[in-house]
Amino acid sequence: MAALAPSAAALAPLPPPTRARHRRVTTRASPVSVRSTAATSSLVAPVPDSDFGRVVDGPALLSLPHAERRAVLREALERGSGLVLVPNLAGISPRTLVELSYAVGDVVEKNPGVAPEYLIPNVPEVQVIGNVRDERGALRAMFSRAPPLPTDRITGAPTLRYDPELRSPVWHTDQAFRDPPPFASLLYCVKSPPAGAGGDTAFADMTAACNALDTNRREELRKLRAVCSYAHHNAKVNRRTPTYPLLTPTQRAAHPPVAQRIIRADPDTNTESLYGFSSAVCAVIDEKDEVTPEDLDRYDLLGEEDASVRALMYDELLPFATGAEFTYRHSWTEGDLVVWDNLRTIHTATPFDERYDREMWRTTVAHETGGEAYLGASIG
Ligand SMILES: O=C(O)CCC(=O)C(=O)O
Ligand SMILES: [Fe+2]
Repeated sequence: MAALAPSAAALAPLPPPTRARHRRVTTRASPVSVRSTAATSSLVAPVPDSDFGRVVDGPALLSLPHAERRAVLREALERGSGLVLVPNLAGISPRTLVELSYAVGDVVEKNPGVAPEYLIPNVPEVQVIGNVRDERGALRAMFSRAPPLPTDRITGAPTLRYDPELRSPVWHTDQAFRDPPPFASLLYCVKSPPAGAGGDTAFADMTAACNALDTNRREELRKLRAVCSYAHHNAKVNRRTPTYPLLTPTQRAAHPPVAQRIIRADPDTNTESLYGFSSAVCAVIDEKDEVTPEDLDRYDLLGEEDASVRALMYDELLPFATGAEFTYRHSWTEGDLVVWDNLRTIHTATPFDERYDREMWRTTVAHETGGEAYLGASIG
């Protein structure tokens, strides 16, 4: 894995990600009054040679009052197409991570339904991800093993571009079965394997990918909807991992499927992003169509996926949208925080040498207009 770790210096330069420069875009307006000033803008630095992502120094951010933290983070998200890197925060407490999450948005989720052993005691907003164990040897983090990266057929090097045959890397947006889906997430590195031992997280810019599509194709995609179902998601994962919980009939009834636009428009800023790369998608349909109750039963109860999903999302769009010009790969250093907009970016974990500890703290910031809190065991 490439070492992209920021050093302890303020605004430590990050090595350039392998991607081409693309156009600047903007993101949704904040619901609260956020004024960027010359002082706040000066804290937002570009990722070298890229318009995807912005860097904000951690200690400088922490020194600001709440309103200014929000101005900085919102400006960085807007200018960075939904990706912000905040190095140099080693040693912060879970409560400080929650405070920083409130600087991103007004609603920080309390993770109902996540097993309590995967939450920080008394700080339910913070979910632990990784392979760390308690003194009795029980996992105290949500652990899921990422498959090996595919190999580029020409260079022979590992690649982040999605391979439909291997179904790897597991690029996704989080919780697409919610309406609206969560707005943003924060992922903070407490412990990571040493350089070269893996555990990177990669991000892809779905606004740039959408803008790069052929105009006619984009017009066609605007009419399509990805049907996202929570019950389908859990049923599909359960086929591979039988311990994974299925929804009860009551839970299923409380979470009907949501038809998400494949091209998601942000009315505040006039941007469009590709959306819907999620294992919750059970079918892709025309805007005028509906899924029949019989088909929905197959998707939700048996975990079957309509062939339209593979054809459009996995065979066509995802390999395109995860090309090097749209992606950034983050190699973690302890104290790094990454904030991403879940509606404008997708992300994937990568494998790591499990002899080393990996401990990440994660919070979820809900969309301002709501969206029901999630119940299940998944973060995906
Ligand atoms: O562990 C990682 O690198 C990413 C995990 C993830 O998908 C998430 O936190 O939503
Ligand atoms: Fe995720």
